[in-house]
Amino acid sequence: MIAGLVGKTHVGKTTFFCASTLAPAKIGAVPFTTIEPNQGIANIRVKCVCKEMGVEDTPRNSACIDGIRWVPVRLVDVAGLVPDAHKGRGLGNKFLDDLRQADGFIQVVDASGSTDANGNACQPGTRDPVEDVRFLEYEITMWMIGILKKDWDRIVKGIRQLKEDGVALLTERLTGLMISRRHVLDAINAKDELKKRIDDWTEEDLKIFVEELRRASKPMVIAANKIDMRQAEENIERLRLEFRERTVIPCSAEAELALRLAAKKGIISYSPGDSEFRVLRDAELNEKQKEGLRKIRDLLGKWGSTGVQDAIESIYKKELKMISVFPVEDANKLTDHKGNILPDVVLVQDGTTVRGLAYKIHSDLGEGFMYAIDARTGQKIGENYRLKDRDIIKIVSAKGMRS
Ligand SMILES: Nc1nc2c(ncn2[C@@H]2O[C@H](COP(=O)(O)OP(=O)(O)OP(=O)(O)O)[C@@H](O)[C@H]2O)c(=O)[nH]1
Ligand SMILES: [Mg+2]
Repeated sequence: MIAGLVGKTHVGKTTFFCASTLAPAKIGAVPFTTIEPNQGIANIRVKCVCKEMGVEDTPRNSACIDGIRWVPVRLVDVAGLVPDAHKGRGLGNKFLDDLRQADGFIQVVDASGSTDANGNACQPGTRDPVEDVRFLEYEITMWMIGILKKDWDRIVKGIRQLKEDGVALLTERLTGLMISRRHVLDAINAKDELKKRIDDWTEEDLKIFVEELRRASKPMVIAANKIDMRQAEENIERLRLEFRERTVIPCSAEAELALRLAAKKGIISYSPGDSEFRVLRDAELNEKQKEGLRKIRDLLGKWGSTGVQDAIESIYKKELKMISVFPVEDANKLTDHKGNILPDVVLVQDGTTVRGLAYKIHSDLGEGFMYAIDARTGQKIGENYRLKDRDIIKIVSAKGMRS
C-alpha cells in the first residue's frame, strides 16, 4: 500500500512529507518546487500486544515505545497541480501519472486561503479551500476519463465484435492505477444509469462511472494545512460543512516539521501525534526559537495536535482499512525462529484471511498452508478465518520458510 500527497502547488505537501518521514526534500519558496516525486517511510501507531501478553518484545520491522508500535508505511509526495492540469497546464498530468501506484490520497489544502489557484501567494483568507478540494477531484476524474477514452474504441470493438467481457476490458485498462475488478463493479453497481451494456455508455455515463470509480478506488482524506495562520479556523468549519461525509483534519505541517527536527536534535522530547512536548535544553534556545516553540505549544493546546500523524493514520486505518497482525513462529514464546519476541507487525486489509496473510509473508507459506494457531487462545484456525486487528498468529505450513 502507498498513500499519495496530492493537491494544488505550494500548499505544503513536501513540508508534510518531510515532517512525517524526516527525509530531505526541497520545500519551496515558489510554486512547482517539487517535480520528481519524493518517496519515503512514515509510521502509524498501533497498540502493541506486548503488555497484554506480559512479554518484553524485541521488534524487528517496527519500533515499540512504551507499548506503542510504530509501523512503517509508504508515502509519496508529487508535483502540485493547477486547474486544467489534465489539459496540460502547469506540469500537466505529471503529478497524476506519478500517483498511479497510490492506493489512497491525503489531499493537502491551504486552509488559511493564502495560496491562489495557480499557487501564488495571495491575501490570507481570500482563496476558498473548498474550491481546491473540488478542482482536485475534477482533475483526477478528467485524468481517468482521458485514460479510458484513449482506448474507448478498442473497448467497444472488443465487446461488440469479439464478444469480450466489458468489465474485464475496463479493469485491464485500469490495473496500472491500482484499480481492481471489484472497484469497477462497485462503481457500476452504484448507479442505475450504468446498468446497461458498457458499449452503449454515453460520454455522460462514462463521466458518472469515473466519478464513482474515483470514490470507490481512491479514498481520500483532507489535510487542512496551515492552521498556524489565523484565517484557517473559519475555512475548516466550511470544509467540514461542505464535505460532511469526508474526514477533514486540521494540520500544521510546518509546526510538525519544527517539532520533529527539534526532537531529532534532542532539544525537545516529542512524539508525533502528541498534544504536548517537553523542552530538554532550554539554555541552548535563542529568543526567536523560544517564541516559535511557544506558538506551537499554543497551537497544540488549541487543536490537540499538529494533525500530521492523524492524517496518515486516518488514510491507512480508516480509509484503506488496514489492520495489524503479529505473526510468530512459536505460539507459546511469541518468537520467530531466531528468538525475537513479537518480531513483526504486518498490515493487512480488513477482511484478509489467515491464508492471505500467509501468502503476504511468503508465497511458500501460503502454498503449503495447513492451519494456523491463534496465539492468544491456543486455538487452531482454518484458512478462511478472517483476521482481526492485533491478532497474534502462528502459521503452520507444509512448505517451510526461513527469513
Ligand atoms: N504557515 C504555514 N506555512 C506552511 C505550512 N506548510 C508549508 N508551508 C509553507 O508553504 C510553502 C510551500 O511549501 P511546500 O511544502 O514546498 O509546498 P508543496 O505543496 O510541496 O509545493 P510544490 O511542490 O511547489 O507544489 C513553503 O513556504 C512552506 O514553508 C504550514 O503548516 N503553515
Ligand atoms: Mg512539493
